[in-house]
Amino acid sequence: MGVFDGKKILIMGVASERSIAWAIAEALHREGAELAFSYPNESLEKRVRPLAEQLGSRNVIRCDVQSDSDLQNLFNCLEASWGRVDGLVHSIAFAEKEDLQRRFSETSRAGFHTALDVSAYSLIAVCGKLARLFPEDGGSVVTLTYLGSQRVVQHYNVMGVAKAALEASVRYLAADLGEQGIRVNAISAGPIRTLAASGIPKFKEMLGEFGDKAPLKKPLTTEDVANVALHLLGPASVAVTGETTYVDCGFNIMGI
Ligand code: NAD
Ligand code: 0WE
Repeated sequence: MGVFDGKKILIMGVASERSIAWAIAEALHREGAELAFSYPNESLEKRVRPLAEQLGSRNVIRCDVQSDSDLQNLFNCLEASWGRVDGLVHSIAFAEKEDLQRRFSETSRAGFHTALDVSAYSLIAVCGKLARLFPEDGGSVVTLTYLGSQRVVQHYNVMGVAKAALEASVRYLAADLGEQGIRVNAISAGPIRTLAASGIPKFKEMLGEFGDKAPLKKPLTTEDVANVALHLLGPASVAVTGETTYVDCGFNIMGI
């Protein structure tokens, strides 16, 4: 008997076993959920299919969130296979590498557009498309954000602006979809070494500073994030919507 027995949940944003979305998928599977996965392109399909199969899922759908036809395809596939969706995990972000390296004031129009399109607009687009598939008694959406939306984090740059837009979108979506019983929340995770964090210059130094400053001295893991995602996706949080919950060992509360 699991808390998610019979629940159908779409996971967007698995790229490897290190992905935050993967830890959430594993935890949901343990609690009895039936899962579908999306991937943006063929090279990631090769990674995602075998992972999905580990959790008993053959429901693996192509969806580059920058493509309207892929978004329509996502809806069509889920309507055909499940006819219903109870939950959505949105764990997607992208900015051009140069925009995370050069000065913020040198962000290009195209780079700004890409970061906001993939990392913020995609949540609105997916929620809009899938809203009709959520049941009468509602459903739950969880997205992932980062403190760089609220404070200046060196080099996070245009991603910080995109995450600010994402967090505001969580509130507007929560207000809009509340009448359908759909809840929308964000988890603001502390830094974790995943593919999205690899290649970030001085990430190791950042983790060191994080460890020194955070009140809790445990190393932050994707499982820690997954446990809070389960709470936000499940019945224990039926009266919570539009919130951003920090899962960062308390780092965000600290001044000097
Ligand atoms: P990850 O690289 O495993 O996941 C990022 C995912 O984004 C990948 O699966 C990738 O396929 C997907 N993606 C990128 N462009 C896409 C597109 N056009 N269409 C569809 N999918 C696309 O890294 P992660 O750390 O697990 O990141 C997941 C989320 O967590 C992101 O939103 C990230 O901003 C957020 N986050 C990460 C950290 C961290 O330190 N790792 C901290 C806070 C928040
Ligand atoms: O949201 C993120 C990372 C998002 C990300 C990462 C990449 C790397 C590869 C978006 N786009 C790209 N584009 C690429 O080409 N995090 C919260 C992790 C992260 O990234 C940082 C951080 C932290 C923390 C970048 C600079 C400073 C801190």
